[in-house]
Amino acid sequence: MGMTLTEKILSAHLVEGEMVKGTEIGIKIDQTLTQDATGTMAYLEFEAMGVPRVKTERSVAYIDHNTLQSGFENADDHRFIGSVAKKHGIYFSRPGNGICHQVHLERFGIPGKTLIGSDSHTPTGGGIGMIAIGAGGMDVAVAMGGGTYYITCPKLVKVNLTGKLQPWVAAKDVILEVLKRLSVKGGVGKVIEYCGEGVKTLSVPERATITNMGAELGATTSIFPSDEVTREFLKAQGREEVWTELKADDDAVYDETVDINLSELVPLAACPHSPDNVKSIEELAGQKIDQVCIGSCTNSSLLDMMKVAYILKGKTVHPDVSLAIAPGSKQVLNMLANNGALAIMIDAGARILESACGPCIGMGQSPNSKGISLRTFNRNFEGRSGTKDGQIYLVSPETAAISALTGVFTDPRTLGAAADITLPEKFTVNDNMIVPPVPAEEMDSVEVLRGPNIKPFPVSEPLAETIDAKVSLKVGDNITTDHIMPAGAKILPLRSNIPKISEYCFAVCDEKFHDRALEMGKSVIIGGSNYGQGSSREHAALAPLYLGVKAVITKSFARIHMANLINAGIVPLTFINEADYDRIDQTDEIKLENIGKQIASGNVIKATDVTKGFDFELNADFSHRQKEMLYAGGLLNYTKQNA
Ligand code: MIC
Ligand code: SF4
Repeated sequence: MGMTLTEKILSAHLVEGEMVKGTEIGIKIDQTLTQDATGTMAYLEFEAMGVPRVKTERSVAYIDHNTLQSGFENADDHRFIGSVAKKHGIYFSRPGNGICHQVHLERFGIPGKTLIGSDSHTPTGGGIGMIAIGAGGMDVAVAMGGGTYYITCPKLVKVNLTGKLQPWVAAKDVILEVLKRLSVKGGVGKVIEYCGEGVKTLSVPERATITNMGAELGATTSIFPSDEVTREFLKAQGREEVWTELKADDDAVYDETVDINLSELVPLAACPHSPDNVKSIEELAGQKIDQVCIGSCTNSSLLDMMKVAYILKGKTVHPDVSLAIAPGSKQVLNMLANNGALAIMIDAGARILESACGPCIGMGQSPNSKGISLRTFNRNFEGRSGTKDGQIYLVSPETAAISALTGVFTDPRTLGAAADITLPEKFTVNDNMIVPPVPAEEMDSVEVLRGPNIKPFPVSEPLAETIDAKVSLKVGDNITTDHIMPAGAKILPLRSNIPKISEYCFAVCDEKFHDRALEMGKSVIIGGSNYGQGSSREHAALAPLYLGVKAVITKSFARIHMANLINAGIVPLTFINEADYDRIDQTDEIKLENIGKQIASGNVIKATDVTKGFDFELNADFSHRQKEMLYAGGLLNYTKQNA
């Protein structure tokens, strides 16, 4: 039987387990990346492990999230990461060099390699045929130290692409179509492989837009084959030698198939407040808008920016619209500056932002109250923009640019014939903002610079015999990590200060949660389905840990967040009978007797709602390794115990 591309790469990296779907497998990681908002914790954890130099083929630390320096905190964190990187063998991409996923694709990604990154959009690397997975900072720290990375051996979805995109229909519309069909939960436990005749019509940046936003499907990752198009891209980056051809066998077997005829797609938008709430631009056409933001790791490539410049050329942004553009990397910005496209954007009235995440993570450019903002980004969760009642729509750069001119939702197909924009034969390569580490023999000469913002991470305790605690919070379905641990310009600088950042934990849902949880001392959270979707931020587990949360009981979990909870030593459990969710109220007392023994002896454990006086059953389907981690009180304790 033939193999899928995912199976080929995973089995070539398999170090533990067997390729049996649904079981835990351990894989060797070739490359890691971190960004600054998750990186400080990841490097503190790496230091705590006591491994002197990274053992990966390539590890890169990027600064791209917390670039608004309105106090000493972010600048201190950048210095910390820069110095840790230099010492321990990690390349350091300085602030201004660009968004981690864009830069990694340009400068470091290699087809067929494995990459984990402490950012959920790491699957961008799937655009050049990598198995690239988003993970919590602790998992990245372990991988840097040469440790195995564990995932559930995924189911495989084949997205069979046929046809060719019509003029002004974009890669963004492809992934929005997939989201519309599969939903934000549709990819959980799965890898999405793109195959078929249509693949070769898509450039690498277009493929990367699609794999990037596979994160919004909840998928483990997404991947395209590595073909001639990939080779041309890598050649234009001066890296042709890392190219290899990679594809699925013709007789590979998939668990699901989704057929998409590219020729039939139309411009789409994900409407507030979920990436799968998709409508066609035709349906929205004519509605007034307030803001347009172009950029983010989904849509900030040179190709995207050139299309935007083409649309803006000689025009002026609508008087009622604020247009902000953030090219994804220094390479992109530099090339736009040299070929005149930047001048076109400035001339049209665009507000040019630095090459960083910026508005995508609420670092500035929050829209006006109730403002309608069209963004080329990947997430439109409530409040994420920094404006509580902001109405965020996710669209292609083409739709964004034309709408910025007209002031209303506008179908880019009204532009008529396609623009003749292709990728250059050679990108401008200048890696002068990437600082290499010192050689191993010089590492002692590097001092790690720690600012006062950096506080140790919370200590977790070995699993208690019995968890007897009140429900400090009950929430509904699709709770995102932006609900659990919000980001934004005010809160992000506290990413290396868990006690302080915990004050904002769940503030979007319930401002009193922090105080209530502290008052209860220890507590349990009750959630609906797809709990913890979105970011890889382990702060969404570390803040609850600090606030005394011992267990989270839900209808289902998102992959990275569940791993982060176990890494933090918080027990994630799911209802066997979902109706039990309705019977439990906030402040009920929940008892999980002999929890360690129960977890050890089977996959189903008994719980009691002491307040209401009924028993209910919970699913505790953990691998042996996960159980050991939970007994030890998290990954760090477990690693120390096994050292
Ligand atoms: C995001 O898009 O939500 C982030 C900010 O990039 C996060 C990481 C973080 O919270 O630091 C992610 O996607 O993992
Ligand atoms: Fe940055 Fe936004 Fe991409 Fe997250 S989704 S890495 S915040 S650009």
